[in-house]
Amino acid sequence: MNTTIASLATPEGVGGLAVIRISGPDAYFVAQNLCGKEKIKPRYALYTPLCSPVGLEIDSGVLTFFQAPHSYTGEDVVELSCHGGVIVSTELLEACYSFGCVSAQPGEFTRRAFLNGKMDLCQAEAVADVIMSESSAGKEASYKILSGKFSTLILKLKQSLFVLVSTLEGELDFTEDEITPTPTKEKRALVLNVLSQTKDVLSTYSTGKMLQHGALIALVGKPNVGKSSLLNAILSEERTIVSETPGTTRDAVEVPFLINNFPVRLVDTAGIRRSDDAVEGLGMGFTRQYIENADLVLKVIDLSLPRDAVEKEIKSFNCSKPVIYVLNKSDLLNNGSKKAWGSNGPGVVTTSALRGDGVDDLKEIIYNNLVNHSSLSGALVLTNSRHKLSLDSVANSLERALFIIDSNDFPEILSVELRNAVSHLDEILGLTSVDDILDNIFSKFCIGK
Ligand SMILES: Nc1nc2c(ncn2[C@@H]2O[C@H](COP(=O)(O)OP(=O)(O)OP(=O)(O)O)[C@@H](O)[C@H]2O)c(=O)[nH]1
Ligand SMILES: [Mg+2]
Repeated sequence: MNTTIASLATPEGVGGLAVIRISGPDAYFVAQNLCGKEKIKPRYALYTPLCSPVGLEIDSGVLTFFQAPHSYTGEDVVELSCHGGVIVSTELLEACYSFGCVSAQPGEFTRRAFLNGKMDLCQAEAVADVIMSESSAGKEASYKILSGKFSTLILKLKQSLFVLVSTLEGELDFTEDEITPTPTKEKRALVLNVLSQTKDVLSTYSTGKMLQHGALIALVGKPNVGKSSLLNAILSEERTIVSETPGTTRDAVEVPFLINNFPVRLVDTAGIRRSDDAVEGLGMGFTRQYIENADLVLKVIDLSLPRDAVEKEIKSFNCSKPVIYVLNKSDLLNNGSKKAWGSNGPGVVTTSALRGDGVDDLKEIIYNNLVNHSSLSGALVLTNSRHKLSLDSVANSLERALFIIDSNDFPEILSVELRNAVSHLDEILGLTSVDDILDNIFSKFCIGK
């Protein structure tokens, strides 16, 4: 990291302010040249003219110098807060390049922060996740990782295993006459404890994945039951075409939305029926695919049908995914029939997409169905697939370690399994990462971060 990098840290375009960030061994020199001052006090907001190499005043702005290692990257860092818009920041960046900076790659500031030990790899990944989050719930989950709570847990698990491995490996050099080996019960309890904490975190991944990408909710059912109307009612906007002609929706329409701040992707699908129409057939193929990928299926049924027909449709719907049965068109029932459908039990809700009745209840039921409340009540939520893969490997190694402990055999192999688990925990923190893994992670960042 001999180079000094510079880039715009704020989005390009028109705005009140723009921030340029400079990091590397020549950052201080570049700052001296930009502001024409010999000495710049660290962590001091210096309001100053900012000039080009030929002494032309480009702008006046605030220059802040963060002396290594007390900076985001751990190197000398300078931040220039200047007027927004494309021209000022472009001219200032060109001045930085003339004074020896090179343009930063995506994520290069955070990569340097990681390489200089300012944060571990899972915290660095969480920086991008916080920036990219599309819901406060998603941001909260990523922020917990960024603030180090996840790293602390991983370090704690690693520490427990490490103590056991060291003890067991020490015992390998002695006979049972020379020392008292760690009792099986003790080994078992320790490994079981780490395994159960690992599994607890892993169990939050289904919620975490939905927080990152939005839970996929497919509205499915026969033609004309009111799927598109229901989507519009949930969104409170006319997003998809509604008509009395069965087979109106041909293509799946996917719409991102927040329910109680939880990100979802609602998909209106083509109604399933027997049809010779080739295009409608293709649409139904998409519907089946969406059901396969869905986190939750809303099976919409026309409640104005005879009661036994409605009940038969509920019973005959075969789906491996969690399902909410939405009995729509409740406005067409008389009060007596409405009462009869009054308490439908969990997973069944009556609505009138036309009038909006029951739509808020439906949203609440969707939310409760998707969200594992313990995952969102202050606990850590696993959101990153790389961390999930490593924790899966930790759990597998620990399962094998338990088996070895129970069979009371092969102490050397036990130590290998425990060391494997430790190295998978290290992967999460980035202690054993190779360059191509880092390239992959940081290439997804924006420039300037
Ligand atoms: N009375 C009543 N009519 C409704 C309700 N919901 C939808 N409709 C009507 O039912 C017809 C079909 O509605 P859509 O929302 O297009 O139904 P769909 O399930 O998307 O139909 P396809 O796209 O053809 O599969 C339209 O005439 C809607 O106005 C409701 O709650 N009550
Ligand atoms: Mg439709």
